[in-house]
Amino acid sequence: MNQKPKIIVSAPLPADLRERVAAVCDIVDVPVGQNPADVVPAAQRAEIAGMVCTMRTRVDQALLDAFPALTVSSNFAVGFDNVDVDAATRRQVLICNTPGVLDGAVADVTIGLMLCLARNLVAGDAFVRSGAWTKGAFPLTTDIRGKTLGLLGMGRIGKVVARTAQAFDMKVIYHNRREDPSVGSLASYVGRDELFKSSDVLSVHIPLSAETRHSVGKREFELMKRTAYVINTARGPVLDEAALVDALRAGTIAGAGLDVMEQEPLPASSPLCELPNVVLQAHVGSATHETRRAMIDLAVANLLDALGKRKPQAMVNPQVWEARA
Ligand code: 8YV
Repeated sequence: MNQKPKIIVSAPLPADLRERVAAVCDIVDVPVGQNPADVVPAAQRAEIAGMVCTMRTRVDQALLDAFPALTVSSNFAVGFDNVDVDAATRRQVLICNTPGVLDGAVADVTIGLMLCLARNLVAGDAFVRSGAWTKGAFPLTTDIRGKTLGLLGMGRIGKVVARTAQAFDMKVIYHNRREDPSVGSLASYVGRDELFKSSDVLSVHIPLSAETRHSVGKREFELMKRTAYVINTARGPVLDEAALVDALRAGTIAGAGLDVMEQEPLPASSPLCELPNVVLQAHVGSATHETRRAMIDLAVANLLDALGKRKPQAMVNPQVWEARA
């Protein structure tokens, strides 16, 4: 009799890891981004005990209903806005994620976007390639040294950004729902409006939720300096993108660096693609070989631990685990 638990894998699994997982689980592959309920035959659905998936899988009530034996869903991501956590918790489905291992990589893209904006590096590359340099010098740009970096959200990633910004001699301020005593001398706590008013560069590091959706919009852009840049490496919908485009067109703020957008992948027809004061990346904050490997290792470890009744390292709804204990 086959004792192995059946699991859905809807995330890129390196061959060596797949071999290790296959030794203890029966794998049912679901292409990334496809609804598992559309792929797994009805007869098999009631046997699925676990899942590892990307943020492109919606773990909602409909999915939970389609897989009644599911006990754990492990996100190959730190964010979990693809999951209806309340519905999962009601059904006692443990949700896991990958905090910590991607902080440095996401912070690096944040700093990279900041440098691209202030020093106009992307346009500078085009300037040299086109031969324009032979006709005159590239326009002067702006220092980040001595400027104020404002962090909306001071979690794990925000703290690495703050530490890195200190090496650039920046003054760092932050706003969280509450002041965080562990921040110490890394950054000064300010009120929310003060954050927008005082920042030369404003970087978003809060998760997407019903409360944070479009929480940075027209009002916030109008509080900002006309010379300020906004950076988003968190989740696109935290910014009101239409208001951002208006602010960038009107010169309400100087520019934006975006690794995430409301619609991903971003179509070339997006007004963002026409704006010269925007630097865009394809949601690549965590997209390095090393970081993605660490993420999938953690996501799989979380899944196997939960199935093996060992406490997973990273749980979004630990109350489900505690109730089982
Ligand atoms: C993506 C991310 O999830 O971890 C997160 O929350 O946004 C990214 O790392 C990545 O595409 C992996 O699925």
